[in-house]
Amino acid sequence: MSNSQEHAQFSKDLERNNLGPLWDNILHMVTKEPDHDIVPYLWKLDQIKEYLYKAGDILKLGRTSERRVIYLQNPSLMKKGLIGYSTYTLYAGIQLLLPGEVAPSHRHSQSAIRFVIEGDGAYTSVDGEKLYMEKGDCILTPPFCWHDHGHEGNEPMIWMDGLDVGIVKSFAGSFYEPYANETYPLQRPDDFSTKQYSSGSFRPVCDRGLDGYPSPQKSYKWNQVKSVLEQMTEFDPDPFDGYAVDYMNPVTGGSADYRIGTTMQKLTPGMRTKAHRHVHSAVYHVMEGNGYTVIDGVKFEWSKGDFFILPPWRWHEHVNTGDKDAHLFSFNDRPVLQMLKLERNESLEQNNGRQEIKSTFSPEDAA
Ligand code: GTQ
Repeated sequence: MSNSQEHAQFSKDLERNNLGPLWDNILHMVTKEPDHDIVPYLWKLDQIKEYLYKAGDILKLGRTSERRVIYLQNPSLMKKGLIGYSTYTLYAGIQLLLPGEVAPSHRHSQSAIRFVIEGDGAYTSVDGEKLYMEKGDCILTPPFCWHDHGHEGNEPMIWMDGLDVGIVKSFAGSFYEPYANETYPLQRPDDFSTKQYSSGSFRPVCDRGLDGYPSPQKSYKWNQVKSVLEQMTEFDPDPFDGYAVDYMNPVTGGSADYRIGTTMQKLTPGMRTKAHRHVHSAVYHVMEGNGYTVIDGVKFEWSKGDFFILPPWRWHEHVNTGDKDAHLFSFNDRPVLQMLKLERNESLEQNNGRQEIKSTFSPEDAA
């Protein structure tokens, strides 16, 4: 028997006993750099809305279908059977709630954030506090808080949900529980915490004893983040992100949600950021504006309403090609990577931080 035959036979023997030879496979586990097959991808809001309205016609909300949501499925992860994965860690869904509807109360160990896209008069009730949702607001549903959504207005309401589905799944930490009734009993006045915290500078004395988990502030209003970004425009932007802020837990100063990072960035007309890459992945929503993002040499052209995926460790830079400010909201897995000491950043040195554009994304060519 030749030496290589002997090795092959030996590996087979191991495999039969559910054992493996590290000397053949170490590079599968310990890669030099992040190695993954998550593709970047972009979706148009109008296409998703068309499907959502159809779902509005055919799907009645109730205990057997609690939420009317169409999720952003990464095509490369679907091939691996990872249902509902935008990246290995993050899930993104677009939710429609019609006037008068209630999406019944439940709770789960996934963290959720919501970003309001259009409509008025709906609320998310979190542990019995109604948080009214206006366009551009970001709302938290921390792990295992009871939450239901209701709609008191008269136009369809659409928002984006961001959950840490992949993170929770990889630790097999998922628990889910429906509430016995459609809605959880109200515990506090409407928007109680929002009104006390939304200055961003003060906190109520009755919360002096809180340890900061979860964030006592659950709703972050668009007009607040907008006005901070407006004030920042007086100064130099961040070279990689433009004028950008992370939503903050007012007690800890850390990420608003403990596990899901949330960021709003403003790109002024003509602004072009420099390329960098980081381990954290993100899902973006274009709140307003026109432009493109270059991801590893591929141009992703976006306009108001679009959603796109930024995979881990991919070079990216943003360009505002419009004549108005562009606002990009995104959520990410950065807080978890930081807790695990896995986050890293690198900036592109060549060509003054600008990537060469090799192609333009179209959904037909992708994956
Ligand atoms: O609204 O509670 O998109 O539980 C996915 C899971 C939304 C929600 C989603 C959920 C929700």
